[in-house]
Amino acid sequence: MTHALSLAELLAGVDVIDLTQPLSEETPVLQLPEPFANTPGLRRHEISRYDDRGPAWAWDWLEIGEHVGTHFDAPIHWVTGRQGEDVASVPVERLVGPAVVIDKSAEAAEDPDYVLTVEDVRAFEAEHGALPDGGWLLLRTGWDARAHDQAAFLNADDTGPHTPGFDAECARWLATGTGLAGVGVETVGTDAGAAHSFDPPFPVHHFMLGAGRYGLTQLANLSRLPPTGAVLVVAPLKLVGGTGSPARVLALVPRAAAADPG
Ligand code: 23J
Ligand code: MN
Repeated sequence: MTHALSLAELLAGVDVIDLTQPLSEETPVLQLPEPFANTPGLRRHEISRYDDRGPAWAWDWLEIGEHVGTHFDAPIHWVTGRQGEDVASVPVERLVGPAVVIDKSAEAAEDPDYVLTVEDVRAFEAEHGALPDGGWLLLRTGWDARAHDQAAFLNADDTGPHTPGFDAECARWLATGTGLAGVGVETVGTDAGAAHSFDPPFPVHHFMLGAGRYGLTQLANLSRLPPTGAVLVVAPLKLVGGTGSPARVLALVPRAAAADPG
């Protein structure tokens, strides 16, 4: 006799993988060139520490940019998406969906300016099937190994930052030719370090947010995900009017499908 597995029974065969980087005063933050304004990182201000300000309790208040650490980009973050959703308006169904992982860590190790192309995605699709409607394309580059070190993570020289991402044509096609909910990366932003000089500038932000899609940055542990088969759970703050938010990002992976650690 067969019976439908309950959700609880299904979850017994599922690994939960934390794709979130730790959030602290040391978390690397984006640095835009002059003349643009920059975001503050995390600062904590003490309210009380089991002391005369609050004898039985400790608590802090936070100072933090919306776009710090592992975080979510809402459509209104970019001028092309300004009529779109703020963080609080994103339907929760959009925040849970299938993930595919394209691994370009070898390429990014060779060339920190490596950018994913339409051809790369087509080659992935030929092997693993079409990009999932309502799903997430996660770009693995190995950049998570640098996330504890701001200088290594931003990888800037006198010509600007050098970090991997997507080329403009790929960004345009992902936004207009696929049903993806969003893209996620291990780097400080969804756009490549050199994307300030792409046409258009910051094409992932331009096209994806302009098409009502989302971004996820500074992801960890993508090496632990299979190319297909994981489900992403994205949990930004329900920040009213927010252009983005630090987020907890979890992946649910069927136990047999988990990739080797490392
Ligand atoms: C503002 C301007 C450029 C970029 C960004 C923000 C981000 O990466 C972000 O966190 O959204 S590239
Ligand atoms: Mn952002």
